[in-house]
Amino acid sequence: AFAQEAGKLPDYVAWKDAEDFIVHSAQTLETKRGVIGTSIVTPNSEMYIRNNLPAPDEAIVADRDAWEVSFEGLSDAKTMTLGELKKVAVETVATVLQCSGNGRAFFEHETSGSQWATGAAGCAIWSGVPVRALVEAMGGVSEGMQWLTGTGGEEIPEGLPPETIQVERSVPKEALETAILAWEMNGEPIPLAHGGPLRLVIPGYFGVNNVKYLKRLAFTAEESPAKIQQTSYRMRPVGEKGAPSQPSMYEMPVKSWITGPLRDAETGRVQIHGVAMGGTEELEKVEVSLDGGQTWQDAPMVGPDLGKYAWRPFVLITDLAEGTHELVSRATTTSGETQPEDFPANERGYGNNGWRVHGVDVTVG
Ligand code: MSS
Repeated sequence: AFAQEAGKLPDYVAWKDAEDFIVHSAQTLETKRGVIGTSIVTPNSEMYIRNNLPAPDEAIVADRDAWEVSFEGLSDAKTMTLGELKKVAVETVATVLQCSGNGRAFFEHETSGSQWATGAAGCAIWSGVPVRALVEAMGGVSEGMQWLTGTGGEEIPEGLPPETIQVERSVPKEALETAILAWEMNGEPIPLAHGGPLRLVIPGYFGVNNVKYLKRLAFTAEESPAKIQQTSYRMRPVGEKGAPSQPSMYEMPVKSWITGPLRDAETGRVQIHGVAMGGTEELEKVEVSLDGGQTWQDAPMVGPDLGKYAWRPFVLITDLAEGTHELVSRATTTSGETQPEDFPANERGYGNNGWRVHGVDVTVG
């Protein structure tokens, strides 16, 4: 157990600046809202941390190219080292990484788990080998396989049935078209804390599906028997238990939030800014309201568009009259998907993209 000392982070994330985070536990670090500012890319040092199990020992990143991944459910499935994977093909993708529970703190009902507000999310640029290219190189997916299943490299203590704690996630196999096995994050070898030496990245999918320390990639006929797949990370009514029949946390929906101002202002001239994401769809527009959603105006998106899986900063420079203002933002995709005013309560507090609770109150004068 990690006893939090002021200004100190656990060893595996000691290279991050404690000032940037709200430490919920040794395995859950939330990026402070204002830290994101207007950055398109979240530096590795500022990226939030969520580990279901303690991170493996640093030893696994000592000789990265020697890391082995086993493939299954392909005609010519085999085991490959990271050094070999690098010679198959390389692709780069920018995607938001966001925990399923981001925004949990804004629900009214009591939710178990880290009380994430906005900071269990960041946007990073990942490089690795497209899963598509590996499927091709290994003769295609075997008949009858429906799922793409990734297994995390954490050691499971002896005597414990792996399915009880193993981080193993299955997504519909069509995700192979966009998924990559990444070794690079924002131009650096992926830090251990974020899944190095090798991580499964499924653009536009909630964090949990992006399996770190990937040691096995399998096309399977059934979903993983792991608890984290079968009953956890399910969208379920308040008071109900998790079950495989409930929707699993796969694609992320459209969302936005203001990252500043977060404090009261002395004068009325303000730069309102935040980030907006389309999930798996292109963004059409971001609107900001200064009066809690009664009237809206377009807030221009700034900087280059890194593709539909990335987020985009937005900025609105305006004058606020004296008094208190409820500032809220709302993003819409090109297919017309827009944030709801309120996202329905669900037992574990997943998927919150309601615009009202993501607003901030700012008093001028
Ligand atoms: N992987 C592994 N291997 N393990 C663990 O634990 N977790 C999850 C993912 N992956 C894990 C994994 C989650 S859950 C999340 S969010 C993510 O991851 C995070 O990431 P970062 O890098 O930020 O830490 Mo929720 O949906």
